Amino acid sequence: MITVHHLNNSRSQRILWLLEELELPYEIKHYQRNAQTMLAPPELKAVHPLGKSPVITDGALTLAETGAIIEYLSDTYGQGRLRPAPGTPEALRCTYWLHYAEGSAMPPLLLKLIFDRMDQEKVPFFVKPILRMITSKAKGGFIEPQIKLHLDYIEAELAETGWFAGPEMSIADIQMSFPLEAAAARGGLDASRPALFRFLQTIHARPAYRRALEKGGQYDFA
Ligand SMILES: N[C@@H](CCC(=O)N[C@@H](CS)C(=O)NCC(=O)O)C(=O)O
Repeated sequence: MITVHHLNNSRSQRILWLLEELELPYEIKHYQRNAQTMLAPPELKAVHPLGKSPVITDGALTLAETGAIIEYLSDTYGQGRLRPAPGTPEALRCTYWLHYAEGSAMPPLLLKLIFDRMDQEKVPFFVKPILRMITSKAKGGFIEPQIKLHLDYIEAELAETGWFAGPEMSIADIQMSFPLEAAAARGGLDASRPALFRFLQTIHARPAYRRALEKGGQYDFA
């Protein structure tokens, strides 16, 4: 039996969505973030040394890293569903976006989250202006332009078919959903980028996506 070690409000939501799309049997073990630090609870380290989510167990296998889990589930149980035919340009695009999501799209979004949190830190009043100077320099000089660069690029890539790897939905779309959800919540993604906005609306309407949210809990990027 596949077990998803699922942290609330996390990347792990994508694994639930994939399993729902493939209609595979699985169970969820729930973990709650620490409300202050937002870190995963220590129990998750008993499953995988990094203690991050998602992690799955399947028989003797323990596997972390969303992209690897998605590929494993697709290779092992997918029977070619949600996957462009091997050896095609679409298959290579699919691989590209599977890596791009965590390797390129997430880092500036994560930096935005960290620097926004620093702005909200309770610090002595005389430190506040200095902290603000540092965070606004980092955000304005690097983080926000980087997020814009990526969103403009993704918007252009998505405009042709509405999906990331060819004319149909694939595992690349599932993997890319998390950076786009995060960008919509905190990275300035809105209806001014119509292809990305439509993508989010389309996936939100999918029954499997909704079932995954019912089982895993809503995203809360606040
Ligand atoms: N690149 C990894 C990132 C894993 C990761 O950072 N997960 C976050 C959840 S979105 C987490 O577990 N955070 C809690 C913590 O670091 O304690 C993946 O895609 O699986």
